[in-house]
Amino acid sequence: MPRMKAISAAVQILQREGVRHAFGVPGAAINPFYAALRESGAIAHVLARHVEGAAHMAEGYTRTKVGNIGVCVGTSGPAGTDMLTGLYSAAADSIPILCITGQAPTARLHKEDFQAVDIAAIAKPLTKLATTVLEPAQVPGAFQQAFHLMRSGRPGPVLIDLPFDVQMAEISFDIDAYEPLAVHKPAATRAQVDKALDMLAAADRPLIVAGGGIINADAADLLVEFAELVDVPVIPTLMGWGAIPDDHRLMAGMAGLQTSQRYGNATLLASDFVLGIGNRWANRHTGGLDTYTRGRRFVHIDIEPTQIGRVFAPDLGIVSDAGAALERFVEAARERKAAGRLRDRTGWVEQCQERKRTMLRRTHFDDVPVKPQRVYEEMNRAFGKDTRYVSTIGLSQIAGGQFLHVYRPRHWINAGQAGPLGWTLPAALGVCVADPEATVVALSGDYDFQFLVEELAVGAQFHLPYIHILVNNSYLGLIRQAQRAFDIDYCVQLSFDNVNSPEVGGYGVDHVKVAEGMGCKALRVQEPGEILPALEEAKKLLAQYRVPVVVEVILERVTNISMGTEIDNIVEFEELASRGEDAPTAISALNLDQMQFLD
Ligand SMILES: Cc1ncc(C[n+]2csc(CCOP(=O)(O)OP(=O)(O)O)c2C)c(N)n1
Ligand SMILES: [Mg+2]
Repeated sequence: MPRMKAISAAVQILQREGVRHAFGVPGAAINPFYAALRESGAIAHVLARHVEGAAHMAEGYTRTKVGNIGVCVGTSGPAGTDMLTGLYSAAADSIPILCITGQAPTARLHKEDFQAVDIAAIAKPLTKLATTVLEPAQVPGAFQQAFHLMRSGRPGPVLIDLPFDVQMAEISFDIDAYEPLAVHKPAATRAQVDKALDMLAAADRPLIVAGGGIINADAADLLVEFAELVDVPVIPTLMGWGAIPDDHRLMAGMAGLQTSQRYGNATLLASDFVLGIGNRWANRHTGGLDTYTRGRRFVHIDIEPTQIGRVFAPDLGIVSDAGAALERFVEAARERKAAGRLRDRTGWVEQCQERKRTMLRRTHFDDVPVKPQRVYEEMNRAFGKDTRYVSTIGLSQIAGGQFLHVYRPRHWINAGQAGPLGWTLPAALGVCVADPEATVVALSGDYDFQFLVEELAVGAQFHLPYIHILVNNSYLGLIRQAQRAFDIDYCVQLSFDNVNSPEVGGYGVDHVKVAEGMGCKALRVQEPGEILPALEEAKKLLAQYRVPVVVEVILERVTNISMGTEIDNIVEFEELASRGEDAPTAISALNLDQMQFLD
């Protein structure tokens, strides 16, 4: 049996489990891992500038491709605590990442050694497993178990903490005798699926709510096939966006309090039955549960048994992997179709389409400073269907969710539940590593951009080219808007006179200089007509220099974006679209003069 350091066995297992990239920041307590990584030569390492950045890169990497598991690495003490936000964000969105930390030697763990912190205890509620491995011979088993857990059931992150002496100790290990553990995923039975289909058949205005579980299960094609078979419109959640293309006739829009369309909410409110698959009834999707559930029946399909009934009691709950359930749904629906047992849904589908055509918000504004809505209109013009968008939180992300278009799974990469500021930039870098050929477009407000801005240097150093749309209102815009309820505008302003950059006109940070200082390219846009040319120029710069390109659009300082506390009470702050030219890049082009509002 080969003898080797326990940490070399760990690196061999990473390789065997399919890991080809890692994101991290070295330190003394994790140097044995870096030595083993160098020796192996099979795993490329991206050196982050902040350990939180490494964790978000790992998330972006996982979220981009089926089967990917992002690995983030840090030393003992503050490196682990820096990565907690990434663990939280990954856990919240059911994303597997593996976080590996160094630790003080076992004999000194309780002596308040330099940078010795009980990271496993701290990370426990954020992970499927968080463990400090105390026995060197347990290192292979810990990694084997980690991959098993990350891939089984509801996916999620794992943290493995390795004391220095444990990493260095010699063990017997033979990678040829190593086998990844079988992955466990519950599957719906035919009887369960038939019951759900009977309920769907009894409904007059049914909908499918498609969650991120469908994307995790790589089952978007099955979803579309099933929806087409039964001819039932689909409302994707924020995490499920892209599971059905925005321009599909059965794509009914998104529902929710913020990242939603007027037609999505109206369709949900008009429905009498909802089949939720791989979703979790997030509160930004449902709003008040009375409004959301009144007058309709629900089936909830989730891979995690304890998710059923967590938010509200469905009429039927089924524990299943979304893909396994959809396979059965397709099979059963085909049989019902062949037997002529499926109902004609034409009328209901047409009503949903009519709402999608007519209940639009205006995007075409010519104001200077630019109104944010116009930015998304120009992005729709500039970026094709294969664009992978990356965003986290803020008015920027919310308006992006309302106005952008997504056509493919894993092309809206968003920290849905945790919404940590700073996430966008490093996550976009992780996306670039996972799919170097992709057009990656990140979307940030100025504050999100500034949060982990040092990671731009990583993009320049490692040639990870993407376009970063920076919508600058010099405000913590979302929080400013929320403070209207308190009648304050307090601690949310980012404006100041920059003594070095009078040209930013009191907007504070000179993002162009910052980006250039980091080795990236940057353009600043002040007028609506300049946006599209700048986006085209950014594509050229990207191709030429292979570094991140920032396009900053100076926005008007105060724009309130449509949102509310109930899905039947979303507040609109701008006038709505009343002619085709008000929303020229809306998915279903307005029927110009024949517009009939349904609300
Ligand atoms: C770590 C963290 N702290 C605070 C928040 C709360 N928060 C959400 S959006 C936001 C302001 C975002 O400002 P910006 O990125 O400029 O976007 P804008 O809303 O102006 O478009 C804040 C502070 C958060 N999401 N994450
Ligand atoms: Mg802002």
